[in-house]
Amino acid sequence: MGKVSPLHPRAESLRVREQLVEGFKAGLVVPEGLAAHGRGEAFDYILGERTTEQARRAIEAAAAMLLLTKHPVISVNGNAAALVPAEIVELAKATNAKIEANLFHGSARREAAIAKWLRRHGAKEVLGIERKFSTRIKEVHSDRRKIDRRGIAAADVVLVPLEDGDRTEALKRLGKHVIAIDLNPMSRTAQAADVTVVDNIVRAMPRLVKTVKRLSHQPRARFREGARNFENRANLEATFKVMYERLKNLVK
Ligand code: PTJ
Repeated sequence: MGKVSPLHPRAESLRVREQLVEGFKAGLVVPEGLAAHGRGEAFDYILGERTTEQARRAIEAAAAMLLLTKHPVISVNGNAAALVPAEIVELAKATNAKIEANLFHGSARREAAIAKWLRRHGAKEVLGIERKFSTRIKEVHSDRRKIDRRGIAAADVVLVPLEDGDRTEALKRLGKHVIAIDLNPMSRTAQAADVTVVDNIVRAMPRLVKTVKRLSHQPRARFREGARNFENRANLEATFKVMYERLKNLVK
C-alpha cells in the first residue's frame, strides 16, 4: 500500500483509494471515477464506515431477488471493476448472472480492458463489448444507454453499482427490477431502484456473495416472502435517520 502504514487510523480507506488509483493507471477507471469515489467516501464517513442494519436488510433482499430471477445481469463500470473484480465474478457464478460492461464515459478501449481484467479474475464471458449485439435504451442521456441484447436488454433484474443518473428510471420503464449499490441514498439511482444497498461496494459485495451462498442452500419459498415484503422507501428513510442521528450526536 505504498508508504501508508497499516497502523494509520485511515489505513483501510487509503488502501481502497490506492486500489482505485491502480485501476486508473491500468486504464480501467476514468479520472472522474476518482472524484465519484470521493463523493462516496463523504457519505461513508457519515454512515460510520460500516454496514448498517438497513444495508444488511437490503443485501438480504438483493440476494433473494438475484436467486429468484431467471435473467440477472451485473452491470459493471470502471470503479466497480477496479474495486471488486473477484466478487463480481463470484456473484455471477453463484447466481447464474451475466456480466456486462456498461460505462458512463463510453470507450471501446476501456470496455476491452475491463473485460480482460474480469476474465483474469475468472469471468467466462463479459457482455457489452461486441458491436453486433449492441442496442440502445431510449431516454438515457449518456453513454450508459448502450446495452447488450443478450445482457441488460434481456434481463429481468439488473444490479447497478455506483451510479447516479437516469438509467435506473429507464430500466424500470422497461419493466426490469433494479438493485443499486450506492453510498449516496439521495442519488437518482438510489431513489429509483427497487432495492438500494446504501453501503460501500467494498463491504457490500463480499456480503452479498456470502448471503447468496447461504440462501442458495435454503428452499426458495423461505426467502421469497422476505424479498416480496422488502420496502425500499422505508429502508431508505431508516438510513437517513441513521445519518441524521449520527450528525445530531455531534451537536451539543
Ligand atoms: O466507468 P464509468 O465511465 O462508467 O464511470 C464511472 C463513474 C463512477 C465515474 C460514473 O458512473 C459516475 O459518474 O458515477 P456517478 O453518477 O457520479 O455516481 C457514482 C455514485 O456512486 C455516487 O452516488 C457515489 O456516492 C457512489 N459511490 C462512489 N464510490 C462508492 C459509491 N457507492 C458505493 N461504494 C463506493 N465505493
